[in-house]
Amino acid sequence: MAKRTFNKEFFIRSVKYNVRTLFRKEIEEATEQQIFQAVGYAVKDAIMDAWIATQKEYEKSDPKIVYYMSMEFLMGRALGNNLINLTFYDEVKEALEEIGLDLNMIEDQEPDAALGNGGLGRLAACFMDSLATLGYAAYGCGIRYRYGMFKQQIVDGYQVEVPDMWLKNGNPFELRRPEYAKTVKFGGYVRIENHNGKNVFIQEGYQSVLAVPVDLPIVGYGNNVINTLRIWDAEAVNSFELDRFDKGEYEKAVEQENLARNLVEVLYPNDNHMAGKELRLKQQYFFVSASVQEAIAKYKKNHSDIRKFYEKATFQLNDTHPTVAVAELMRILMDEEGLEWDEAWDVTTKTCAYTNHTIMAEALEKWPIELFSRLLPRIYQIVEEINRRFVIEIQKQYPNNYEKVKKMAIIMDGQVKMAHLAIVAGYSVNGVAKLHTEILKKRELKDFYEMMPQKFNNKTNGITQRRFLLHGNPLLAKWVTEHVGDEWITDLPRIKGLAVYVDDEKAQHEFMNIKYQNKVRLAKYIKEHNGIDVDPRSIFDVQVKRLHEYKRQLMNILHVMYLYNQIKEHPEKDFYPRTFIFGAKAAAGYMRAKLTIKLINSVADVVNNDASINGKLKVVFIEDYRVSNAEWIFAAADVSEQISTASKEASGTGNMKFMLNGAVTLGTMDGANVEIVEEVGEENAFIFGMSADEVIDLESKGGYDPSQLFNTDQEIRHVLMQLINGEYAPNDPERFRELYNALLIDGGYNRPDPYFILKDFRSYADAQRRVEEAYRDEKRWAKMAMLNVAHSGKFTSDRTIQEYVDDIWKLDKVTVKLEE
Ligand code: 26Q
Repeated sequence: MAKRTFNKEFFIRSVKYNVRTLFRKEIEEATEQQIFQAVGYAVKDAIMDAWIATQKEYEKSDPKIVYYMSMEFLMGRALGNNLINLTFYDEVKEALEEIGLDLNMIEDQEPDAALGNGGLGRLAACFMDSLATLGYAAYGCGIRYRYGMFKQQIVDGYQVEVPDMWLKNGNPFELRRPEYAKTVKFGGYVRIENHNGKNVFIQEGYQSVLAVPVDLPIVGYGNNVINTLRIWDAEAVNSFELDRFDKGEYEKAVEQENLARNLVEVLYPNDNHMAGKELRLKQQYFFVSASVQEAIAKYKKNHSDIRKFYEKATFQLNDTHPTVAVAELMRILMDEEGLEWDEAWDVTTKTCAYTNHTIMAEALEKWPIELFSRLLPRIYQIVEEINRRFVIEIQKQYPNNYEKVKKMAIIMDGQVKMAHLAIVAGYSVNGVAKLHTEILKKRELKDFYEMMPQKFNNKTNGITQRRFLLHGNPLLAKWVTEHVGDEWITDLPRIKGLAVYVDDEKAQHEFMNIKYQNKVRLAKYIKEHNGIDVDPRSIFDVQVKRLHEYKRQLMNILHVMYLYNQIKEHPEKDFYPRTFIFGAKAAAGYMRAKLTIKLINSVADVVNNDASINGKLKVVFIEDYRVSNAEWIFAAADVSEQISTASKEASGTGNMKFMLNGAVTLGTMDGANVEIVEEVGEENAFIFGMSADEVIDLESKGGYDPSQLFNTDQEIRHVLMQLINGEYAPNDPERFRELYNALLIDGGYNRPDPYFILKDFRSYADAQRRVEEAYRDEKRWAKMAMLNVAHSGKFTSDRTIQEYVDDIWKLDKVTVKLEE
């Protein structure tokens, strides 16, 4: 890999200069935050030449561009990642040491850019990294939320949401670009005028807002490619009107100020759940309209025939959230570029492609017509016309089959169904893991698959090894490089070379020792943040992900309660010490999820303070789980809990991060777990529970009756009773009744235990028993864990992106040369 030269003296001078000009201080007087800012600006400077060179190269060679449109980009911290990808990390670390500064401390000053909820947002971030590293022209298009994902505090065991003021100290990496601002219009009405026999659509009485782009550099690994994440900020169009005397004008100006402020104020903290809020739809149209306008403006700079737009641009819609892009593109092509419907439709259906991330019914986006048409009158007209034409298509293909129309129409029962719009107007529809795509084709989207099978394809998710191994786990990264060379950094399948060492005792020892060091690092973090002592020799069993019933954190904690009961009842029995680590944010309004957090913390309180169990069991809830602490957690994990109800987790990506860091999967045959097992072999994972087919079958029969289990299995019964007898809530025995009821009476969908927690419990407990047994055999465990690392090659987002490029986007590869 070509390495750029790093000029140490220049860099140090730059940091010192920045401290002086930004803060009027010498380095010795600066705060840690100020030093971070100064270093951040110095790194941005180091990026600038390549950023300019990349954009010049794009202008010269005119490659096709992908616009990755996403409401979420869960970037995490930029400093360490940028240094890694510039291949300057070690050099900068050394340089800073020379002037008495610790890079780790400095990295720690940076707030996470948490412009996303979880899997979908982090996937977008990994994709940006891979696109730049592989040398493809890409723009990330999103929103510059003033407040990202809330910070989580645990107060008395309960989650408390605190606003995330990530921009409080400024962001040294961002570049504001007001000269490319766009106007976005909301509301009003559409007047149709006839100009020489042609209908012209004029939107009137609307409110406008100015979309101002803010660019963040996306550094490719060691290749001088710097792509752009363009996040849009909102400003009032005419703030000068504030001093108008005319009352109507004044109020309008205030309205515009408010609209701009509210629009980009905050990320909706719902994961896998639709919030049907007007402001959310406004956010969606706001960034989509600005991004589509920008893409067209860029194309028109060097191209005259808008009918060939799709040859140079493609829009990837990250779930249905940006799907108004379809209608916005149609609007601009017709109303502003003068194309006829058929011409515009041809361009649009060759430009847009859609990724589906979930089959959870409550996550599907459906907007009431009333709201949609009031907010976006012209867009609604276009959606209506798309729907009208599509319904005719359905009727042509399925004459007299009104059922088909009812199931597939874009507008039905007073709602606009965004997934239907995305499928109809897109040239590609993809799922995010093999199993998920099969479920889409065979069940959820069966009718669409039958009508347009050529659109459907799978793109199994991936993660970037640059952040989740090279940066997050430097000890293991170094060890891997010593054994297989450093090509894995840009070619992860090379990591397979480790396979020849799995029976080598020296390698096993080194590997397990690195895991131990990482567990010590996490144990320190836990001591500092939770005040809990955990033994790094115990098994670190970890479940970190958003809190959701289908992910079954409840099953995990019920199992901990079950183990605790066993230890209490049989203190003499040999029990390998275990540390159960949780990290999860619950959507602010999701009461059952929040109560599960309280349960985990209540169990932790009891178990961790029971001297009689000799520290055999510890439970830790890590506060404010986020990208930056995730890097440490993955590195320290022995067991990766991937225990969703089969069929519910579209892919999962945490599962891949654990695998890459040498944790063994304890999971169901769901999402990408299926492919992990395919790669590593069943004997190197702990698989349990119902299959997706079994779950879907049982669901269609209306579920099952868990009272059978309750009445016959005394240990399960005991644990369930502890939810309502005050065992973990002596002052309020009723506290967890809601969870008890969900499992035994009604958990939603009109049935008990809709996520089959009790049904899978025995099988889960048995898998946990196998985990313990395997861990006791040190060599066997070392081999399993190493084989997981060795077989993680498939799960790089570099592979995923190359598949998107080959099968969907058809981008041209670009190389950037820098004159030094
Ligand atoms: C929709 C409308 C209004 C408000 C919010 C939303 C909304 C927001 C976020 C709906 C869904 C999400 C997030 C979904 C998500 O993260 N899905 C995950 O995507 C990952 C990447 O493909 C998969 O690995 C996970 O399996 C999937 O759950």
